[in-house]
Amino acid sequence: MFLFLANFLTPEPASTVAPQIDWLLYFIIWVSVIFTVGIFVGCVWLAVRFRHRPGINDMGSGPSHSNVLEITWSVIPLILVLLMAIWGFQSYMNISVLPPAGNGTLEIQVTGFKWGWQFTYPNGHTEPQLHVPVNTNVRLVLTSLDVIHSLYFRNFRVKKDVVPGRFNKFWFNATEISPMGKDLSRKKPDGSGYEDLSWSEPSSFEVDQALLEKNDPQTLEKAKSGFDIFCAEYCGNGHSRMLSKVFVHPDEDSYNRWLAAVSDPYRDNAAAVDVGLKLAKNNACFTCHSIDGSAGTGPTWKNMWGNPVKFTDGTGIPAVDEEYVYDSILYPQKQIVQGFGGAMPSFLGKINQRDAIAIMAYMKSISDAYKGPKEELKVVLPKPKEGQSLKDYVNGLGNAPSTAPAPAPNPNIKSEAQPYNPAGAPQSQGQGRNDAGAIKPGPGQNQRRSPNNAAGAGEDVKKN
Ligand code: HEC
Ligand SMILES: [Cu+2]
Repeated sequence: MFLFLANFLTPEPASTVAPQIDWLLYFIIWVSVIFTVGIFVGCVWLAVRFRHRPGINDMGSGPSHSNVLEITWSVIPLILVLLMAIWGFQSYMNISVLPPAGNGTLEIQVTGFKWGWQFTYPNGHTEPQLHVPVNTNVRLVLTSLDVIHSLYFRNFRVKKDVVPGRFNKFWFNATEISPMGKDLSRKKPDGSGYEDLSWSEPSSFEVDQALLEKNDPQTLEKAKSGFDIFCAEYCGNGHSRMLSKVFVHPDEDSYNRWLAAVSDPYRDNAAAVDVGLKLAKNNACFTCHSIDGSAGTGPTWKNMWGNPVKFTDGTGIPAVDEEYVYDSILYPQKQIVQGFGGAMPSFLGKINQRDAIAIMAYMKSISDAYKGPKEELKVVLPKPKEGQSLKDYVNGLGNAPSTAPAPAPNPNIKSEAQPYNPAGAPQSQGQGRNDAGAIKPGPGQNQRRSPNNAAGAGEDVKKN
């Protein structure tokens, strides 16, 4: 009964600080209710009891002072107000003092903008929704791209301003698993591992829209399954659209599996060139390599593919090709480009054949010297086999059933929106692969290459 009013007012408490905040709120509400009712009833009673009656003009003078009364009505409110102040200050400190970083604490960057949220996870992946494991300290670092917003978790009872040019911090520790979190840990019916976690989540706003249009019950279920995130600082006419969800996973394992699934660059049959760009970003290649032609710590990637390179030892190669780039990534010290130091770290064990081919697709896309088919850059790259060499991997791409000339349309091109077929191979019209794994120009392609480039990317590999 005591809780009735407060439970009615607030959603399910789901963090370590939530019960504290709730009890304080209930306390203040009930003190207010009791005093309001008491004072109101007292007023009415006094007004009736001492109303003006005919014939009674002089009520006489009552007591002019009572120490007991004065002290009572000073001390009782003082105690109540002190309780609220101390209790409130404790809760405030609890929310404001962050748990130390590291030590099992998850740190997530939050960017507010007109009109939405972006959550950046420790591995650099970004999502418009927040995912966290249950019973884990989560530190949030908040900033805004435009105006002041406020990140508000109703169920966690925490809220913090998101201010442009500042990095506000706060934290929470979720104690309740959100409904979708329960769903995420669901084992497959045959017991072989877990359900696929790679679903892509629509934002709450999108879900609202979908509902308005189609009233799709499944989408509704999904939208209801996380805890709400609101913007609590009026920020413009799209303010009410700044809705998102926080999904609390049942354990760290489930959270990690989700993160791995969504941050897989090959997700959703992504085209090689897009995967390559993502991988290059994730592996910090761009801290040393520019794509605008300017030299950084390393040579620019602009127009690198297919053009000659000279090394510090006086040797060189006529054109940058697959073998050379793969070697440069795994063994950067083998050949040092003239004018540069040997500052590049080896990515041996971090970047596999598939990743390298994807990065190369990106390099090709920003080089005028690449005259190959544009389709080649958009293929969906299959997973490499255990211990496969680059040569075998590239050969595998060419040996697929579709080596027959000019099959159209290409089943692996993303824009065709066809399901990924691991057995099938990416395939470019009129193009075969030679034994060394280099791309060999197919019939009708020589004319499209300048003599300069034909010596490189198009011809047999001269090393290995
Ligand atoms: C710490 C800086 C640094 C990072 C990070 C770095 N590189 Fe390099 N890279 C260099 C330097 C310096 C050279 C030139 C010296 C050499 O050949 O090793 C180079 C050379 C290269 C070359 C040969 C370029 C040419 O013009 O011949 C390729 C290809 C390359 N890097 C790819 C990559 C890729 C892919 C990544 C990310 C996975 C990467 N690099 C990350 C510094 C870096
Ligand atoms: Cu806002």
